[in-house]
Parts: sequence; C-alpha cells; structure tokens
Amino acid sequence: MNLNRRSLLLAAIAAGFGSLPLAAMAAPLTIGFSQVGAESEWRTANTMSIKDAAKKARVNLKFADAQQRQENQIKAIRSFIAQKVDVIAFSPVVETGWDTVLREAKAAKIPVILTDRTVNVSDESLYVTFIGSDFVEEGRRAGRWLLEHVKKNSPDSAVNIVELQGTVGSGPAIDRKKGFEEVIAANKKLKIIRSQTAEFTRSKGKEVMEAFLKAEGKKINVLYAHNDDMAIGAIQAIEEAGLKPGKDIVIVSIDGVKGAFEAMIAGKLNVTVECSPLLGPQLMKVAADVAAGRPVPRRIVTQEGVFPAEVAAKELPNRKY
Ligand code: GYE
Repeated sequence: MNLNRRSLLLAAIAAGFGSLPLAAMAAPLTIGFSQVGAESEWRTANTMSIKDAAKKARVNLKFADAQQRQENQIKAIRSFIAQKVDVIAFSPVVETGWDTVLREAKAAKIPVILTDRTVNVSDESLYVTFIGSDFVEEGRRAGRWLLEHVKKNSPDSAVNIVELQGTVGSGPAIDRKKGFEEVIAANKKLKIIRSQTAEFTRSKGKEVMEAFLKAEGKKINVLYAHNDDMAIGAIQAIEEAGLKPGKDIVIVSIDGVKGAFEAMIAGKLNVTVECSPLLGPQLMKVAADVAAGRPVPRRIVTQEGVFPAEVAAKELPNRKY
C-alpha cells in the first residue's frame, strides 16, 4: 500500500470506521492511465471501455490523453509518479524510448501494466504484464483471407497491393505488416507495390490513398489497411477517383469497428480482422491483483475473429464497438 492509500485508510479509521472489516475500509485503488489519443473508432471504444470499467470497479481513474505524442505520455507517467498512484497503466504510442521513465516508476515502486500495445525495453522487469492482441497474428489473418480470395477469384493474375500503415514505430503497425508479408510470401503473384503510413486516421487514409491512386491508378488490385478508419478514408478516395471500392479494389482491414461492418454491408469493404478494444474490465481486474501483490500472467492475449462481408449484416447487431 503506498502513502496515498495508507493516509486515506488512516483518515477512515480516524473518522470512526475502525470497527468495519478491512475490505470495507480500504481506500479505492488509484490508477493513472495514459491513453494514446483519439485517432480512431477503435481508440474511442477503448477509452470508453476503460472509463466504464473503472467506474464499475470503483477505481479512482486518472486519465490522460496524449494526442498521439510520446512526450505527452512520458509527462503523464511522471505526473502519475509524483501523485503516487497505486498502479500506472498505459498504451504506448510507439515501442521504443520508454526505459528512463519506466525506471523512474520502478524506483518509486509503482507497478506498470501495458494495455493494447507493448514496449521494447532492455529490462523486462520494468512492467508487470501486457494485456492486448497478437498483432502479428492479425496481420497473418488478413494475409490468409487474401490468399484464399485470390485462389478463388483470380488464381492466374498478378495482384498489386497497396498498404496503409499505422503510426510509424507502433506495435500494431510493425506487427501487422510483418504477419501479412509473412503469409502472402506463399504466392509470388502477390506484390506490395506501395506502402506508407496514414497514422491510423481517416483523413490521412484518404490523403495517402489519393496519392497511391495518382501514382498507380488502375494497377491497384488490393488495399491492405492496418485499421478500419484508414480503409474508410481510402474508400472515399477510391470513389472520388471513379472506382468501386470492394470490387475494382479489394479492401482488407483490421479492427472490426461498426463503421467497417456498415462499409461491408454497403459492399465497399471485403473483410475486417477483429481486434477488440474492450480491455477495460480485464485491466481493472489485473490492476487490483497487482496492487494486492497477487501473481498475474506476464502476457494476456485478447481473443478475436475474422469477419468477411458475407456475415456483416448478421453480425452488426452483436457488435459492441
Ligand atoms: O488498431 C487502431 C488504433 O493499438 C490496436 O490503434 C490499436 C490500434 C487500432 O488507432 O485503430
């Protein structure tokens, strides 16, 4: 128990709650959470899940939005350390550059939980656990769907792919690229002819797709987008160029947000690979365990599926984000 909780507990005792059982007296857990930003539908759902779960678990949540900037996340973590929160949790915008600030948290004896994205640090003891998806596997799932699609529809033609990458240096961008490339290597007819970041946002997705279309025009057969928002932005660019998204250009993306299901129902997106943002309840449970000194697994992997356009109408009512 850190000073913050201990002083609240002492205050409770002084206020006359000395005869209550310990569990009823314990001060609420304080978690400092540094969020990446509000760049996508996925992120908005993730923030809601965390805030709702904190409320339900009666956790005192200190929430900071970093607007996609690592320096803001480092500042937020330092402020959580200064405020002596019980647990720090964050979704690191990029993988590298965290050693110093995490060493500061460790020196202050505040446990750190990673959610959604992971870090690349030399000392593994700088965080307790990582709760989130297997992004390499998501990239592989996208690649496997495409291999099957090509086998069924155009087994003998060359397939030119353009790729919209997520935030440069982020776990999902690195891993989704890697998993996809690994799988499509099985068919030499599939080639990535252009690949660029569009920072996981709709507006950038549209802008970069416009540039791809200007440069390659009708040569483009497939778009692989690292998230649905970029795919949705790109759909607009494709339509404005007079082409049919989902038909003239096959579109594969990741996340499984409602906007993607709507685009699939409209015939404009071919498949989305699910990546669940509903990490709040798990985070609250793990944070309580960590604060109580109970052992937790080093890696907690989110369970997810793949949704092709054919099932979109049936699945949409079941979607929670
Ligand atoms: O796919 C994207 C978001 O880290 C898994 O971040 C997350 C990714 C998600 O902006 O939409």
